[in-house]
Amino acid sequence: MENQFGEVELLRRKMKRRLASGRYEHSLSVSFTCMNLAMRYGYDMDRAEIAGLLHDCGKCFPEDIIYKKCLKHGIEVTPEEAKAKAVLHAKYGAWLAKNKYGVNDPEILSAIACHTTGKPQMTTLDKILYIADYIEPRRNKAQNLPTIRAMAFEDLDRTMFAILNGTLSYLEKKGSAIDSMTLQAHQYFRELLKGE
Ligand code: DGI
Ligand code: FE
Ligand code: FE
Repeated sequence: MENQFGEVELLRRKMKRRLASGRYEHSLSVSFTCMNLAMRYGYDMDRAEIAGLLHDCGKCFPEDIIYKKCLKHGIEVTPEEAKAKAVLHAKYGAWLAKNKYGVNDPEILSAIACHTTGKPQMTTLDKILYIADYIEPRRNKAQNLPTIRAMAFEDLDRTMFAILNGTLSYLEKKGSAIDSMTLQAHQYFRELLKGE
């Protein structure tokens, strides 16, 4: 892409108009973190930048409205997702990125769609985005962030597993409904890393 900045600038303006200011700041931060990880792992930085910038574009409404929007636009919602509505902004975001932000790159759309739950057999960009969302500099929730941040620049698969472990314990403690995609992702990385 010769003129990536022009495109990114337009996407940024649109995101800024549609999202709460904190969410927009987070989106910029994830975008830059994705680029840093792309540098480390030899992935295309332009794609990483756009995936990071747009990943939460679906988080522009409350969960119930996002659920209704999914039904309206024919986006498949599983019964589990209907119970764990926090995960739906990822699928809805991929739809918006394609239909309202004009993004057609399947690698970017895939990364946005799985950025909340993860999934088995994630691509490099899927992992970069999932991890960047968790470690971006403005995030400060998880206690183990310093360890995870260092690990992210060492090994993507081990970092995925560590984040999924933390997310599952957090959801269990809160008593939230767990989407089976989150469990499948966790199981996939556990098997992959067996024996390490
Ligand atoms: O959108 P962000 O806040 O930047 O981050 P995110 O898209 O990773 O969403 C984080 C939330 O998603 C976090 O509170 C945990 C939640 N989540 C992830 N997997 C599941 C889940 N929530 C439920 N209920 N069930 C899941 O399987
Ligand atoms: Fe998100
Ligand atoms: Fe996010």
